[in-house]
Amino acid sequence: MSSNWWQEAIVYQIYPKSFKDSNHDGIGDIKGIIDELDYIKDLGVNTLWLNPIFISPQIDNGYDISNYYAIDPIFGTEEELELFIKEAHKRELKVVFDFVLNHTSKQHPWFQEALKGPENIYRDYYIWEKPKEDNGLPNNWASFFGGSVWEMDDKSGEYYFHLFDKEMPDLNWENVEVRHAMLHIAKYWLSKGIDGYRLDAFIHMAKADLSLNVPDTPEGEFAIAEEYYANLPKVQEYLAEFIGELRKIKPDIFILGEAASATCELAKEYTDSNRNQCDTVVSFRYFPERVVEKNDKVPESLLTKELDVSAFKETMAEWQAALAGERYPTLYWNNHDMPRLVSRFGNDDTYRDESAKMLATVMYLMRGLPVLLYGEEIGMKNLVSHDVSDFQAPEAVSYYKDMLAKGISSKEALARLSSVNKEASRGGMQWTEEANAGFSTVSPWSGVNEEQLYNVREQSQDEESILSYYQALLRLKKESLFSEGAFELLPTSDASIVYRRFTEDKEALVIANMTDKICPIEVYVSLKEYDIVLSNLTSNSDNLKELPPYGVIVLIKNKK
Ligand code: TEU
Ligand code: CA
Repeated sequence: MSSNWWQEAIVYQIYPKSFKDSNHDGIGDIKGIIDELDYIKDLGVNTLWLNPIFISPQIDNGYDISNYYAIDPIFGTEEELELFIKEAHKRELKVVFDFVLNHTSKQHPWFQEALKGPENIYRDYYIWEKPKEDNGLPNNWASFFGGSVWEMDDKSGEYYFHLFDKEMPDLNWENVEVRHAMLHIAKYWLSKGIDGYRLDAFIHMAKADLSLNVPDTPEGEFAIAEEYYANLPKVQEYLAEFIGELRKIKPDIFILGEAASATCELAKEYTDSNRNQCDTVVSFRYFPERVVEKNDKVPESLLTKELDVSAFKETMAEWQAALAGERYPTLYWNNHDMPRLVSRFGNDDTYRDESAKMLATVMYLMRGLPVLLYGEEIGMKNLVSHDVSDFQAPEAVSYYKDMLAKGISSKEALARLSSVNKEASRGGMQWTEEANAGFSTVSPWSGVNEEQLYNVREQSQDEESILSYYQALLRLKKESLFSEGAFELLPTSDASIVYRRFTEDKEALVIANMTDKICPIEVYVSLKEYDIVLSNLTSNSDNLKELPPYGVIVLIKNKK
């Protein structure tokens, strides 16, 4: 038995803006989530992570917060939020809030005060630098959202630092008052009864010496250089202080850290329970990809890529080994910052159901904590765009024009843009086959795919649906063999993945074809010994010699 509840967490990520609109303004809201709690419970998850819902100018969909103590009216009222926590708990669903601690909105009162000048007591809540002697930028570091990390404040003639949008200035964690203020916020929502936090972009809390330049950058250009502003040792100190204080008031708090660029070595440090670090982290390193085709007409970032299956297997085996014992990796295929799994790693056309089921099985039956993105349980695909005006980013529009000029069809250009669009996975949840997929009675803020079979209503009535399969898969996941059993990857060709999970008295084999071609089963299994407990095959053949495209099969045997 696990000693902490979160060791058996199965997390469902809700992007509140896109989940369910209850008041007909095209934006999902808390009331909408409350209305669907029974659906979520039936799915078989036990923990809800909500992307930020606090007051925000919504420059970055709520990751730019101007008041941490209040819910943004687009999502509802404080009473509704309290009701949501209560109703979730009634169904034994834990609640995890997103905690944005690297930056605030420019509109946050602290920053508005800081703008009053270098003498203001809030000035040091943020990071400021004077121009270099020749009036230049302090250094050539690049913001993740494009351009420099530095933005001039004309009034004082100083620059402030922003790793993300210029509307999102970075907090200065060196300042003890910032640390106390952030802790105060975190304690406030804990006192409202929530169960944990997802720490947004925490790996960037500490920055290197701000006078350093990235060497060898062409003049006037900026360079992303994580060695200066990601994963610095100080991050672990800030974490220890922050999380240590929270654990004093809530010893079983669940801390899910977002550590995009963490290697598995770093992930081990970030989950060191002896030093009050996170409980688990999400790294973006799970998915080594390779370019499928060379195409001079298409910009590098839009080239079609596919999962490098053998590198993926190695990576996952490495994480499984490194985070064994007391540690638990996260298991996920997508989130709100990435394209949807079935479009990116499966086939959202000919083999949509097969690939959706196979991918979920392969990932979630490893050892660790599944983190599902709303809608993947019904096989939602990337948001389909019909017009270039659907893309807000200016670079998307210029790529599009470039591609047309180079002779690429408008349909293909749009498809390529859709697959890398930041909004690709943020489409309205598909509840029914009605207008706007039943997400809202009006046109949703981010668009929605209207589809006949890929909606909750349809799939709840179909035992063969992706939804029914996810329910069976999550039931299986709760067995101790899958929550606690050891993991071993078996060597097979690049087309397939085969692994074993085992305890003293039981053993499971997960065998999957990760391609759209028939592939041989490369391990010998006798059905006299094993039972098939889950599979996406239409007919269960007793000849276990090959798997159809994206086929998957899970077998269990008792050892005694
Ligand atoms: O994303 C953060 C994130 O992915 C970066 O921290 C990452 O380290 C960087 O891009 C380098 O790979 C989170 C949210 O998930 C995202 O939606 C927000 O836009 C962002 O933080 C800012 O709050
Ligand atoms: Ca609404």
